[in-house]
Amino acid sequence: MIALKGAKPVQSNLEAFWMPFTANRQFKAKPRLLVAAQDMHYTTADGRQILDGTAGLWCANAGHCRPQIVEAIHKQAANLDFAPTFQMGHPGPFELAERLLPMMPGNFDHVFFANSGSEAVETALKIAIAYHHVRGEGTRQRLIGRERGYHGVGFGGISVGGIANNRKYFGSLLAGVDHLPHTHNLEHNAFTRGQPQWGAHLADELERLVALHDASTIAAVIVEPVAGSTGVLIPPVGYLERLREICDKYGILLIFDEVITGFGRLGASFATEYFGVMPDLVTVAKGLTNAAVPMGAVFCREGIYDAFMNAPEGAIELSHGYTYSGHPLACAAAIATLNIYKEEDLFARARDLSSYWEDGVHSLKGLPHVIDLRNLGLVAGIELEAFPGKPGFRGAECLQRCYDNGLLIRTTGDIIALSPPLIVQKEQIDQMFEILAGVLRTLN
Ligand code: PXG
Ligand code: PLP
Repeated sequence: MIALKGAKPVQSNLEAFWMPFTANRQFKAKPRLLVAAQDMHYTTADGRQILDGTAGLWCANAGHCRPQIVEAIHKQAANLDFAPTFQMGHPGPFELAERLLPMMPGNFDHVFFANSGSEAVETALKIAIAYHHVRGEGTRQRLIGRERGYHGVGFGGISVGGIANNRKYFGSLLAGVDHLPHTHNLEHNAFTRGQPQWGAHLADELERLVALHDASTIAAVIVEPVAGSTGVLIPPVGYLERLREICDKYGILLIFDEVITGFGRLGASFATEYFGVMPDLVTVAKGLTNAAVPMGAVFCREGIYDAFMNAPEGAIELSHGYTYSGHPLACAAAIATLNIYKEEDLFARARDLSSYWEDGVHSLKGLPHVIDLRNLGLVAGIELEAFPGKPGFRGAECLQRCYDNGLLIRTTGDIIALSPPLIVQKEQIDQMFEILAGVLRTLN
């Protein structure tokens, strides 16, 4: 039995659910159950309020259970619960795509819908390879990702991704993938506010990969503009620009994976706008629906869709799609979400708060175990020194103690990531860093 709203004991047996990306045995021995949410807070099964420092999993950008979104989903479910988008249509995804395009700077003209960031990534990688194919450059099949990159958990995503644990159990992965080096370097960049100055030259490694594989074999480069899951890696000044230049020079498509950076996280609509660098494909998910219904999407710049439209009359131009591409409930949630972002000017709000946020993040300097602090927009990475011989232990301890003290944080190994809903108040920012500072002082 799960409580609908407010605290209620959860009686179900916790065994049957194989939890994703979780230490199952540890969790089930000491569960942390959230049973309700509103705006900036979760309610736990034992009736405590938890300040949400992570917008769920970087996704509830407008805060939780917003009545406008709840109502839109409710109405849609009652009117048209589902309609196919294979050879049929319904108004939702057409309207949503039209709403989305003007939010993305540059010349994007089509949107493909999926149901998660992972599916958006698989879709973008497939579109990139097929794009070259339909243009008569079928030798361009190679994909370039980056060390420490996270692009979801599909076979394409883990192949271009650069996190060893997400790859090593799963066999030979996609063929024809190579990786750029990541840009994280504490020696040069520790405690930088905003973008680090050092590291743009690491983009030149793409020249080396082109020399090795030849441009005629490379379809696309995919990167997160700001790497999130791997522990908040901020791109060095000039780095993304340089990647764009090299991709242009060799006819390689550039894909920005904006599953985290999209929808205001950096204080702009997308990282594409924030950095002023225009990729060819952009993947989004999470904040698209404020996480209320799963949805992902791929933005395509002008010319990509058109390249497919030379297929014979009546032929399916792209043999790809999901049963739930453009699902009515997801579209309704997304449109209501976009309305809130606009009405409350939440992306500008994030931008205006970002220097206050930055000061909060860097107020942790000098506390025990803190070896780096980094920030951009409403994102923070707080890197702790690993407990000797026990990597990840300090991070896990920190998560538990913050939770015990009323704050939800996210950890990856010994790096803490914070990304609050964009509706966060200054007092709540203060509260987050107070709780965190208190926990850091007591940590082993
Ligand atoms: N690309 C990027 C850049 C992501 O951050 C995905 C793709 C996959 O999205 P889905 O919806 O399939 O999970 C992501 C997801 C974390 C964390 O703690 C991050 C993600 C997911 C879960 C946890 O950092 N990012
Ligand atoms: N597996 C089977 C047996 C299916 O029939 C389908 C879709 O029809 C899928 C997987 C793919 O499901 P989805 O379209 O929801 O990704």
